[in-house]
Amino acid sequence: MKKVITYGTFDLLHVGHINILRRARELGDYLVVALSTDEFNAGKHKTSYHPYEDRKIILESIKYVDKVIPETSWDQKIKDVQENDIDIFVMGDDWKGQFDFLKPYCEVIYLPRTEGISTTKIKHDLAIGATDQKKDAQ
Ligand code: C2G
Repeated sequence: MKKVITYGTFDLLHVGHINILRRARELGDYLVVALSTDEFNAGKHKTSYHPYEDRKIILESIKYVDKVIPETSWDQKIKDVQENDIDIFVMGDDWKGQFDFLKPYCEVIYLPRTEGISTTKIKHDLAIGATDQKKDAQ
């Protein structure tokens, strides 16, 4: 069984997230997702809309995902790869090169990001829309 792992926040789930999860899963037979906790995100200066427990439930309902574990530190990846018998580590290519230290432990693959969508863009567009609606209402 070829096991794959990927990491992320996966907040406000969108097609870019689904594309990376699908492609990661298609590289093997089993996909582990290490999901950033709210506390870990605070360290990334990221605040997710959905709390960790909800993001975990959402990810576990996706057919490409076999197991969700918490990501609480930048330093857990080697241990995660070893403890989960991981063969392939996958991330979007916005992270290209950042995790090459894993190459002695597993294959490291950076996949092209899905263009035109991001959680940040969703939040921005919704905020602008709300602002426009408020202007129209005045
Ligand atoms: N992604 C993508 N295309 C997008 C948006 C995101 O392929 N349009 C990918 C990212 O490259 C990443 C994954 O989806 O591989 C999850 O993205 P985020 O939830 O934004 O995760 P991030 O904040 O990058 O956290 O230790 C690594 C970190 O936990 C990664």
